[in-house]
Amino acid sequence: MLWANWTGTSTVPSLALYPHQWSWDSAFIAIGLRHLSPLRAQLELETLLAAQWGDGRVPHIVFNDAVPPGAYFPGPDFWRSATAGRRAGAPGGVQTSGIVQPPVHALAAWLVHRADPGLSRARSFLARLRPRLAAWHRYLMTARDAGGAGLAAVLHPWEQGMDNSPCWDGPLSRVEPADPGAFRRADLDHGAPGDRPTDTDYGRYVRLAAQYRDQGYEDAGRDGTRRDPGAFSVEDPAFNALLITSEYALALIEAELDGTECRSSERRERARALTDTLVARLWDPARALFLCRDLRSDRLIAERGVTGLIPLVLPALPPAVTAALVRTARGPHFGLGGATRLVPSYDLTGPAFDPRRYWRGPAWFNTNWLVAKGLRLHGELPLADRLRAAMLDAADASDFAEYVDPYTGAGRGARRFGWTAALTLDLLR
Ligand code: 9YW
Repeated sequence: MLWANWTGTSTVPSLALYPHQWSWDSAFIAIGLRHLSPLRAQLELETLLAAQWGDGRVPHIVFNDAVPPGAYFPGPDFWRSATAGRRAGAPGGVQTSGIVQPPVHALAAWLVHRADPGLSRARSFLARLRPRLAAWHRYLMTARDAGGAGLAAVLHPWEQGMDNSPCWDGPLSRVEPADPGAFRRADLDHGAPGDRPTDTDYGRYVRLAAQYRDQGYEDAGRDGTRRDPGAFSVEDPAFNALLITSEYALALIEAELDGTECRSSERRERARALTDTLVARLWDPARALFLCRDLRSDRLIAERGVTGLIPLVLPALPPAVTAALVRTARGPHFGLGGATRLVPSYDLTGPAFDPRRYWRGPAWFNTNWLVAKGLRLHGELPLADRLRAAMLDAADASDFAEYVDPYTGAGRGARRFGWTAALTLDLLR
């Protein structure tokens, strides 16, 4: 079914619901696709990175001109990358959004290279991607360092990728929803309203994105000026853990290309230092979980999301933090290995928990793949194996659903979903 979602140069997350190329979807899809076709996996990442902006950002959507306008909202007419994004260096030949998504790309590029190093070298795959990946990380670590501590900030829930997580309810409550008459939700043509974000949330997403666009997509941290971070500015554990993981991967890419450890050991050092910063800024010892930091109030947000478990993928976490995170994953809030089959997107005991609604409870395959990877890295093999088996069962039984009920594994949202299929394939190899 990954072939059915393939457009010739990239893979759509879902033919009906998301008919363009999404940034972190493509990274996860490339990780799975490398087992079937290393060449297509390389093309997937090359297509995405060809749409990179001059300032280094990798847009969260690359639009396919062949798709009718109105099939997805907000489309190219909303983002207006070629005009509104001109100062930030939006590309001319392709239309994109102006926000970003989690930086899984260097990790994906390294894994894709390893799947067929001969083909990769013959096509200069890593050599061509390296400057783009380096510029992408530089953008996140400078222009997006709104908090000034070294972590990247997200300016919109769509950037973090877990759109309606209860973690965002506090910061989003400051945003006046856009007039509902001013836009039409295309997502409701394809999904049950009870499985999707509410209209009020959507109005807020639209308002925030329009404000950023109308400011020419200019960032708070650019030039070191630390302008007002805007209504929504958050340091997120998963986003930053993935940036750190990708820094390690970029270090491996540089060592492979240069044949020396010199530059790459500097990058590894930075990844270790950023891990310490992540712990200093976002670890909450009382909840034994990483939390999001709201940069407007400069306080941690007291909600337990799966984002807080994802730093498990980091090798240099202090052992006490790793042990506490594993206990939290198994405990009443996430129920892993006990009440739940897959890790839910949000606290089972939280007031906003809803097993159906998108990122407010359902289990997603990309986050579960990351948690399983982290458990394996830290030697929690039986738990990682159990989670892997549950993911394979749920993917098969739900026809590769976009997300599932964390208790029963029943499918929700779209079916034949790109990263669900790709990561299933990866688990099978
Ligand atoms: C949207 C494509 C994207 C994912 C996000 C997920 C959802 C909605 O779908 O976003 O309209 O962009 O929340 O993580 O990348 O699969």
